[in-house]
Amino acid sequence: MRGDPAEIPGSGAPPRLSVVLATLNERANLPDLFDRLGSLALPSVEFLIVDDGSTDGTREYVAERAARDARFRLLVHDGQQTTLRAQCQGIDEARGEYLVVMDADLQHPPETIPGILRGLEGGTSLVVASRYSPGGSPGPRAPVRFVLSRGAEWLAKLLLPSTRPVSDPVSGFFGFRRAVWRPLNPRFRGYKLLLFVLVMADGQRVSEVGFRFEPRASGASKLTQSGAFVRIFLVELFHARQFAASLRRASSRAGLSATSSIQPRS
Ligand SMILES: Nc1nc2c(ncn2[C@@H]2O[C@H](COP(=O)(O)OP(=O)(O)O)[C@@H](O)[C@H]2O)c(=O)[nH]1
Ligand SMILES: [Mg+2]
Repeated sequence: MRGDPAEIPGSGAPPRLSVVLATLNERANLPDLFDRLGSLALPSVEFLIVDDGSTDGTREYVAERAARDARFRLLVHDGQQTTLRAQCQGIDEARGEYLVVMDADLQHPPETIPGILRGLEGGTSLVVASRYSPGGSPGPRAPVRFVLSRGAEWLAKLLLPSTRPVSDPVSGFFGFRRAVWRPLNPRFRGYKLLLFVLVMADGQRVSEVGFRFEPRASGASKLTQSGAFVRIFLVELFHARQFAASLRRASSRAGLSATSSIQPRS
């Protein structure tokens, strides 16, 4: 994992918001994406692009943008490691108090970010950009995508109770406060980091903002290219359940030791 940290121009202070974008061969989408990200009214922001061995010029384009605009940072990893892992690496490098995770293929409109940020600044721990909330739309979907997406949502709600408060538990677009984050096992792979962040935020304030899931602007989905998608999702869901159990064990241990430390002396 390599990258060059950039300071916010004119100050040594860390940015308040870090936006993490995983890329794999997204060169054709980047000019429009970066222009739209760059023109948002966000006074203190960094954009971390975590690239996994793109071969279409994505890295070169990001590096060139980063050289001109210090808000953009490139982190590179050789070889495909799934979005879950790439996003975790971006989050580890991010310096903002608030974090947003989104795709880089223009299916997630950058203009939704200020609404996510307002929720976080208002005291919400996790804001999910949802296709099913007011103002949102899942957009046109091939029947196979519809079945896969609805099946994944249904299974997540069945097997992972932390996902039940939200309408779109497999959204790839969300923001959270840094204090919510707990490191994940580096061996975990998958495409649905939100499952894990919902577990981390369990019992805290969670809200949703609607967004229109746009058709992919250019290039092809890497997920439907991967026939292993269903298997990867099931393993990921199993890992999220294990992770939830480990957090419950840790918090009951902490509760026990807090209780024992306030036992009255006899
Ligand atoms: N770094 C990294 N990015 C990936 C990987 N797989 C997909 N992506 C990126 O993750 C985002 C979502 O991927 P996409 O194929 O569009 O998934 P879909 O929208 O569910 O069809 C895009 O920005 C991709 O470039 C990967 O293995 N590593
Ligand atoms: Mg996509």
